[in-house]
Amino acid sequence: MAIKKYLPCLLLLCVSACKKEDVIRIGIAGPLTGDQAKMGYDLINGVTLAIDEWNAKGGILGKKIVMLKGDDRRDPREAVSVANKMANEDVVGVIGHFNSSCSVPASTIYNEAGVIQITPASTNPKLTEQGFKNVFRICGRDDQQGLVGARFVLERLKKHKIAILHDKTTYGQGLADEFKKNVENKADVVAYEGIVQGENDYTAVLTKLKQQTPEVIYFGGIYPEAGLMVKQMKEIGLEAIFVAGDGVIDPEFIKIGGKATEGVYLSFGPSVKELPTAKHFIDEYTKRFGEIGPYSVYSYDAANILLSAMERCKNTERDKVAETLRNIKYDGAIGHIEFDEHGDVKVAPYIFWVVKDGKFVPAQ
Ligand code: ABU
Repeated sequence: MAIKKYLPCLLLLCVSACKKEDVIRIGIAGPLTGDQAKMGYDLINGVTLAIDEWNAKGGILGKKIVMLKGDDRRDPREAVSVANKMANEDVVGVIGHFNSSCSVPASTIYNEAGVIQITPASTNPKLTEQGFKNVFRICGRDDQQGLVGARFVLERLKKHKIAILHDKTTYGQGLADEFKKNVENKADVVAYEGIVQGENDYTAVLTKLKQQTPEVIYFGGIYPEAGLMVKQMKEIGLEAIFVAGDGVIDPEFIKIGGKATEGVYLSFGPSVKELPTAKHFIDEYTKRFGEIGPYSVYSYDAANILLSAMERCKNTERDKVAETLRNIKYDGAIGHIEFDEHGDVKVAPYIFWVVKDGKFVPAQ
């Protein structure tokens, strides 16, 4: 009688438990809606490709891999909520987030739960400087990127009258500050201003900068705002060279800014298109999803390195997989990957790109 009464609950528990045991869950988290949704879907596509390839080979430890998506809408509070859901859904690891302002607060939740976090795109140094043993980063860091940016402006462009703008985010302000640190004793920093993400009109701040007649405007921020800014710079007759970081290097920037993006300089990793190691990724990604986003290959490698660690340690327990990742030597589409003691990649080169004839081409 008692068994009959509780049978539906027992069945539900069994279905839920069986589901979790029969599959390996990995998460993908980033902005899936809003003005940065393009970046979120670049990450999803990279992870989807990696998972489908593993599943086609039979999965891992005889289990199919499934992906759970989390939309943080580039909002730090949403990122924390996504991280809590991921931890409760028994994911082994999460590929994400895109924004450093989301990755950093989410990392506290992942660390408490032991969930592995591998960001393909968050470049703020703080993420991997918290001493968390479960946090990894496939891309470079803004202390490297800010230094490369400063050298490029001072030594290559030979410009010494600089205005600095940032979007007040962890990434944008962090990168602007790294750049500032490396130019301020060698150049005249005529302005340092913050803007608000998501607005349509930046002419007030740009007009203020115009009065200082800067030769270069260095921007720490993302492509939606940068696209509008270069357009509005042209409209008000502000002639400075626009220089920015990896958050701006997306075809959407050129769509938003149009002809005003010509001659804009951006720091990012070297082109993967010429790398023999990336040929398979490029062919398969293009066939399935079309144009490759800047961080698609990083998310593909992030998912592959996480899944390879599970295969190598023959385990899906989070701490065992994290330990394997800390010592892994992995040859990915972007090249050889090993992590240092912080969880950063040991090698992450930056080069400068320029917009020429509506395309990003290496400037060096
Ligand atoms: N690294 C570019 C944009 C993502 C971020 O770090 O916020």
